Amino acid sequence: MNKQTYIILFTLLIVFSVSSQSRQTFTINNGWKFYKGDLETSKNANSEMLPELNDANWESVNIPHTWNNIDVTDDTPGYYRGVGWYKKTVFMEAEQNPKTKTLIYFEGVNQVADVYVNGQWAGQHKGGYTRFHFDITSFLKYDQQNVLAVKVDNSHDVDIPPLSADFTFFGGIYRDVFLIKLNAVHFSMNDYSSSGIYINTPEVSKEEAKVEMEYVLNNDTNQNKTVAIVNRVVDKQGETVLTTNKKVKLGKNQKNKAIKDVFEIKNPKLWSPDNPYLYSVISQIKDAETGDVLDESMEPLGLRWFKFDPEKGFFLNGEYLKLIGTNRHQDYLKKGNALLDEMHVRDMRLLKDMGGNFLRISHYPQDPTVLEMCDRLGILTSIEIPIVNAITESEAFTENALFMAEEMVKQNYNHPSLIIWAYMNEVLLRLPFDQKTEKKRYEVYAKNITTLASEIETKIRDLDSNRYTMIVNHGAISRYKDAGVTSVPMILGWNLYQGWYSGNLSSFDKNLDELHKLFPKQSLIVTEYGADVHPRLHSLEPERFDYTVEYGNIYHEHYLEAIQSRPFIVGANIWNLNDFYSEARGYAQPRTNLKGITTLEREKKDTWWLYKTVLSKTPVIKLGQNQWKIRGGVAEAGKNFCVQPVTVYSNGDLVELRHNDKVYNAKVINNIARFSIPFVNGKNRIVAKMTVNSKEYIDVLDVDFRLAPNMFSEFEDEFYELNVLLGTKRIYEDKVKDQVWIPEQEYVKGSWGYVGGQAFRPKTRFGSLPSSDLDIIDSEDDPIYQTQRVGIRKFKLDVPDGKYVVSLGWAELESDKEHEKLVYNLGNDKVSETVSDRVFNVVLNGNFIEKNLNLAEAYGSEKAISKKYEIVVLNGEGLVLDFIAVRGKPVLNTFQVRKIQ
Ligand code: GCB
Ligand code: CA
Repeated sequence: MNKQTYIILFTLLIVFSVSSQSRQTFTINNGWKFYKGDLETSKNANSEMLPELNDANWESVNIPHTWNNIDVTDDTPGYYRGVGWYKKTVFMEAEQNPKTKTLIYFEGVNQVADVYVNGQWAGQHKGGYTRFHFDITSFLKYDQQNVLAVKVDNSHDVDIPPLSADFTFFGGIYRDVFLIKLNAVHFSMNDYSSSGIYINTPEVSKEEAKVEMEYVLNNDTNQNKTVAIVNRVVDKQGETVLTTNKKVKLGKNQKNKAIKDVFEIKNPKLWSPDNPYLYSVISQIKDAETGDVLDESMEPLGLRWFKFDPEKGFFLNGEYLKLIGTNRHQDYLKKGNALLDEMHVRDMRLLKDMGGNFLRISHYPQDPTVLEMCDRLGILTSIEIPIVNAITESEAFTENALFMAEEMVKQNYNHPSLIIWAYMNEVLLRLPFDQKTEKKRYEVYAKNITTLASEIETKIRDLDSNRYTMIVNHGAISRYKDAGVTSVPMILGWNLYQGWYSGNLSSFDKNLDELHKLFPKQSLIVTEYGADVHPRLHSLEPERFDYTVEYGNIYHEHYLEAIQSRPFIVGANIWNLNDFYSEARGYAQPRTNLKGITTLEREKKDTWWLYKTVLSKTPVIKLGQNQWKIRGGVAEAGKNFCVQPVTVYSNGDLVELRHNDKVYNAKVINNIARFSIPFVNGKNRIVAKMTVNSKEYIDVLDVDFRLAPNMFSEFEDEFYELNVLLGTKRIYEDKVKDQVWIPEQEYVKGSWGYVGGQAFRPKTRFGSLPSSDLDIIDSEDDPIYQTQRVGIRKFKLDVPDGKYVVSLGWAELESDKEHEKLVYNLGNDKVSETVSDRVFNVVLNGNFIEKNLNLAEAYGSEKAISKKYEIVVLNGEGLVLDFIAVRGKPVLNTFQVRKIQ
């Protein structure tokens, strides 16, 4: 044997000897069978029944898995909420050490899980967002195949939070599943499936850090045992900083014995977002006689101290730090909530890369990877249990909520990035009764909420006195104050949407100042703010609820400035890091909440770049609307270009912009340089440049501009096509069909446009909305059908002679179908209108192309209809569409024309 082989053998020996003594943890994610539906099984099932289940028709799946990733996105309302079964066989080798324990450990199953091993029931866990395990040792058969089966139920349960929410309760085993093998003496996992090790750093300064450790031990043998707890703190380089050694006596079968240890670290390296320095604590249980390692664990240790001041803000290690970041939902395109660890890692990097130093882990504890990454990257966090919108006034609900709170605290205890425990989100939003008619009932309910809040608050503070607590409310401030909810937690979180759901942007500023006056002794965090943005929708005249990139930008520019200029706003979390699925939502992209600053696929929206520019300490230059590659607009009168705004995000002073060899300069104001650029038909190259410390930074964007004729006779390029949206100011970029839809205009001679009618604007209690909120059936491009011109008389184009294909698009937007009202809309829902009886004729250049068209009757409402008509235009007659009412008012949603010859 040569030297190398020796080394390999030697290393293998070490690996084996360690793993045979200490714990083993490994996933069993692959090779599961899944059945959507229930089986005739009860907890007392015939013990052999499950292994023999005929699973021939079961689907093969891997974990992470959810059964709702697709049905939540389809056109049919609702998604499957019920039972699903998972099953897997595992061969268990006989253990050399007969006392070895085997646990099955789940990182998250939504929402009730019953676990069976070889047909025997091992236990049940309630709640979809916390970790749990069962000791399955006594159910296993060695040197044989064993059948693991999990019944999962995501049905609505009045006693399990969350009851309702603006996100999807995806069912399934959607996070990793592990088997854990332990020696009989080990760090207990029986304390709410925590690691059995708790680290406190109650006093930290630049000179010294006091570290308090608590270990929870189990002795599952019938003998008294003496063990040594050996503790080693290592720094980032792996150098040992300190060791402790403690002898402990464990009684036979003693469970959850708590041992304490205290030590100091001199001149500690501090943890902060700029330098997230982590020590590690390696703790071992050793047999006092043999010295064998019985169990082993490694926990992160970050040394920092922090303070919230209601007036001055947040201080970390004695220094002021404005907390700015996002919320996050665990959704991804077509995957629902079933994400691999790498995808959680990616999201945390996305937040860090943006310059964020703060994450609200909303509205529920997430995969362990999230907090691990926050520790490593330096992102401060709050975490919460999912009591959202409402509570149930039952003992069982209270019990479950308290249980979840304890799981959350114990399972996430050692993360230095975590500074806030939270537990209620907008609980006075969705009252389970009518507040106006049931005043007395409301008083009782409000009191019960405050009682529950106090119970959870007490529990959390008992478990951890070194962090802060928080309750998150919506904008109806007095409700929470009057109910007494606001006096329970240490910090108040506010979800504010002025300028989106209600009011105008400046009422946000007023709200902040008012909140500070009302709660001078509590620190305030803007826990949510945001506006829905569909990255393909644009407008040169943006307005509230139009879903355009441009309105989202205006909203965030305003909010960011208001937040930054108020020190008493200690922190803010954008709603949301990413778009996420919400089944009841229609609007621009059905079933999706579009308030993410990235999409479901993590495509970065403008707002992500805005924050990156503002928050970065290094030079950033980025062209705004950088995902908008196919643009369009009408030529200026007598010109062959169309002037449109271009924004550049920059943290420099000046930006130079080069467009097709012309150069423009603009000052950077509030991190934005604004330009007006004459786009020409076809290719437009835009290069933005800034100089910082005599170094140049550039960003380049290629835009394919589709110039639409103003006067057909003056149009220099050959006329090819025109795609027009009616009843709107919105522009829609269709990347699949490689085309752009531009807004309507009124007809003038020589040009093109509509005659007569008005834009369809659904009425709400506060005014009207720029588009319908219906999910359009049979279309992937809902926004183009969600607006229309009502009462249109003509659509005319003075096109040159030739052969054309004209396409007309409709969707009947007056619908009598029942739709769930979104509570988040705060009354912004459209006021229900009577459905009019609508029948009309359409005449193209004198010929009837539609007679007695009744969209609702022929196709059903809310449905996308598109129809093409060929026509030859001769003798300069142009194209003339006449809409003639038979009953009610004619409508048109989209108009397209393409020249064939
Ligand atoms: C809120 C909720 C959040 C919603 C958000 C919205 O206040 O806390 O769950 O998703 O508003 O987008 O309406
Ligand atoms: Ca995981």
